[in-house]
Amino acid sequence: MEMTMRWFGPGFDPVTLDKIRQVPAVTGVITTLYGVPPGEEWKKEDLLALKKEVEDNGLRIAGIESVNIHDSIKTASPERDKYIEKYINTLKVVSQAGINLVCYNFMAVFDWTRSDLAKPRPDGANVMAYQQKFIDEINPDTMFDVISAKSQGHVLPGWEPERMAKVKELFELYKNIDDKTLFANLEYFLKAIMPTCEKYGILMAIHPDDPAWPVFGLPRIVKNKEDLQRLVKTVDNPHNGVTLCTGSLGSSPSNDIPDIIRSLKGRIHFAHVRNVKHNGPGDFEESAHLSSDGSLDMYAIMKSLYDIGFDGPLRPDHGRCIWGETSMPGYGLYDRAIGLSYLSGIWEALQKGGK
Ligand code: CS2
Ligand code: MN
Repeated sequence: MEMTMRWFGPGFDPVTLDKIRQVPAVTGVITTLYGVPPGEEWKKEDLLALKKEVEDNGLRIAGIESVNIHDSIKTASPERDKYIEKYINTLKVVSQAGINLVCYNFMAVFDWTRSDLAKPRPDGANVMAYQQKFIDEINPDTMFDVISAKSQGHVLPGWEPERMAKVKELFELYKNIDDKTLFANLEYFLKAIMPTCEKYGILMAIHPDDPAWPVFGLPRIVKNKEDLQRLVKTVDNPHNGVTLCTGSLGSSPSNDIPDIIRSLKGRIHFAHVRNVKHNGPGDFEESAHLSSDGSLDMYAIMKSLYDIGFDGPLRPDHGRCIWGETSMPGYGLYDRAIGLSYLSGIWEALQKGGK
């Protein structure tokens, strides 16, 4: 396992590489060409410049999160093969930069969804939170305004203003897409890119849907063990793998994360580890990584990753906003560094077997 942190790149992330480097155990960052819209081919020189910046700071790029998927691929529009071709060209650029891990998601319209980006907790920290009853009351067309008003001026991944300006058109695009069709489109995409992934040694790692149930009546296909099993079996190639995000899957109390991890042995290429606190049906908030601060058993999660021999990059996922830090919601330095050290401690204990 390699300890990493997400870094959004120059001009986007207020957390700098020299600070990330000082977090004990971290050797790599997970990053992306954040300004490039989905569907646009990546330029080799841009990725090499990013790589150089990371390496000049004593770190390496351990994986890309994300190379986002164009809506024509998700909706099987007449242009999808053209966009798959572009995706394949981007994968080649990624491999030419010496990177072999690509995280992506196959969510319709919205990437992760929250009803609150800064819910105060009793100790003065604030966290991202979700309440279904709030989401049920808002018009999805205004969801972007709701989220951006709370983003402290940051561009949030998956919530880029250019994309959200077209939110009505996006809903129109997905109008006739149900779970079955969305899954068929994912299968088509994966089968088309697998030869390239094999040739260049690229591991694809799908990120689960967040939250782990349908929102705004949109199709949802990566929510639980059954969905994940169907995905790895339908395209039964080790290059078709998973980003095991404990917070996304863990938003639903019915997901048994250690069991899901064990069922995906050999297919988890990347891990996002964080805790969530369940407040009631359809109601959760993010918490500190520590087991006792939320509803997930972080020891059991790390132990199952350890037991299946997980050896890919792992990063602490969203943290709380603490100590007055101003950052992208969920991506402050302080609480992620605390969480990462805790996860490193669990891992060391597992490696030493309690001796
Ligand atoms: C999420 C997603 O894990 C996360 O932080 O906020 O934005 C995730 O990066 C994407 O869904 C992966 O494609
Ligand atoms: Mn995640």
